[in-house]
Amino acid sequence: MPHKTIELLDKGRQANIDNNCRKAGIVELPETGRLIISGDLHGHCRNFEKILAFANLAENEQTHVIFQEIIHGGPEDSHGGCLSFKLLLKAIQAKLEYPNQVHLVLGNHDTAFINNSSVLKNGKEMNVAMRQAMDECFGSECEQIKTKMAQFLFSQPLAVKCQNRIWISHSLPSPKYIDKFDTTIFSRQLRCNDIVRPGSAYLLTWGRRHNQNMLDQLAEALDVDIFIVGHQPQSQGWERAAENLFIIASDHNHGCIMELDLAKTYTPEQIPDCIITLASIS
Ligand SMILES: [Mn+2]
Repeated sequence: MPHKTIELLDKGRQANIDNNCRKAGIVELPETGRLIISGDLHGHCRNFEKILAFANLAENEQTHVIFQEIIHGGPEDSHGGCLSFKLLLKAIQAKLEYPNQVHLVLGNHDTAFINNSSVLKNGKEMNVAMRQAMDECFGSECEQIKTKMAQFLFSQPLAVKCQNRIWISHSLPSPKYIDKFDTTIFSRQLRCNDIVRPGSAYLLTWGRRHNQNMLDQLAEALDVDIFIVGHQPQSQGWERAAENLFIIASDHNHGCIMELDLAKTYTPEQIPDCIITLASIS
């Protein structure tokens, strides 16, 4: 199993780089097709399976699916270790099966894993919890697998941009750091210090409490109209957090996804009609 896991992570990293929609730091989707956007998963295997079933990628070649914040949460081993790395491996398998249709974007829990830094979820420190479960599972190969996993996570795109002026990323910078945010991270290779505070990929994935002024400024800089993000918990599965900002969550029983037509232009008022509850998918 360790050998296969190493191979999977290596192939996954290469698939991130070779994605035919990849343009430097982001994925630029074609002007037609169907897009399914999921929010944070945090180890929620059942919802992951539902999203893939709904997407039905085998029969829909023009369908794209975005996954984010896959690790940290969900099932635990008998010592309380976090088993969400197994869901990440499943998502990479889906990516390898449909390399140009499945897009995993960088989340802040990914940056915490890469940096081996602490990150709390519901009062529990998740970085150590998942590393312990990986030690248990992979034995003497665990350090190599952690390194390969970090390399995979680092190779993920930062965002997905659609021709219909919709932008998807795990989060957006907090207003108080917007002046320090360097939008050139999207048009060049990611560097190690980008994901460390106060690097711009760190600011992008960890930001909260966005305001309209900052969103309007960023929309102009990125040449988009509508932002769709995860990161901030949503007990009802989604929220319109500002005029042009929607937050979705896919990590619990009230979780949601969004289904968009890439050929169609949307006003923010039309976006709520694109919400699909995961409970409605069998
Ligand atoms: Mn997050």
